[in-house]
Amino acid sequence: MQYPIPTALGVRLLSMRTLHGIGYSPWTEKSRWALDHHRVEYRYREHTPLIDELALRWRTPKGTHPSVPQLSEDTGVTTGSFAIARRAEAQGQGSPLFPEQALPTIQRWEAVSDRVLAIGRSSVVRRMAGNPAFQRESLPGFIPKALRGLFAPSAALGARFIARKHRADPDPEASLRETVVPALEQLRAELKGRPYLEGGFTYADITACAMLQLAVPAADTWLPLGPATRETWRHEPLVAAFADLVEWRDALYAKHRRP
Ligand SMILES: N[C@@H](CCC(=O)N[C@@H](CS)C(=O)NCC(=O)O)C(=O)O
Repeated sequence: MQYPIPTALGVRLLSMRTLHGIGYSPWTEKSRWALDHHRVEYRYREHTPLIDELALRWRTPKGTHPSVPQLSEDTGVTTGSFAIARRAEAQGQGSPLFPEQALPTIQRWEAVSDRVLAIGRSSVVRRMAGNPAFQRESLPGFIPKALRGLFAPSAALGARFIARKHRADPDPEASLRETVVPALEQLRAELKGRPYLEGGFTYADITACAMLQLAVPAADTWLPLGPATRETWRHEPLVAAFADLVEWRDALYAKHRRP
């Protein structure tokens, strides 16, 4: 749908492009980074698991697994952070995030990042179960402050729903040791202290640095999170083991992420 809005130069069409996502999800953050990098205009809508499942299914094209981030446009719906980032590149401005010569590196790190983030989701969903403060912060914005304590268990239900829907890892701590630690060691080895995985900033850096959220989320300037949500994501042993990579991620944000 396009709505005409008056501007100083006459009338321009306001695109109703909408990104549905979860504020604390690193997949959502990857898609927002690509859209913002390319200066693609969109409005953001927070997705609440379970409560918004019907609407999500209704929007999702047949044959696609319903998940967020999801970008709805006049021309259709794009599901998944990678597809959204490519769509941003096709429509937006600015330096390319997917230069031809970087595609093999981008695809390789996208696959690693997706595996690692799924372990992060399992780990956080599990920790959310015993954390009423995180549950309160995850409730939809329209629930008044005074009632959030009462509704907190519904967020826990949402977390259990996510665990079932995305087949949560039964032992995320073991997977952190077996999969996440080697992935981050590989990242360190490939970066060799350089600022980028390729010659310049590409989507390989965005998708690889999303994995650092399992150690500690990016600062509030870029990723505003409630204090309990931020604390739940923080994983002290990973922070201690990969402080250099956290520093690399923070430098990337400072240079390339529009607040
Ligand atoms: N490979 C997908 C993974 C997305 C994903 O797993 N999204 C989860 C994040 S927790 C989700 O949609 N959860 C909400 C739901 O299923 O209702 C991507 O890159 O976007």
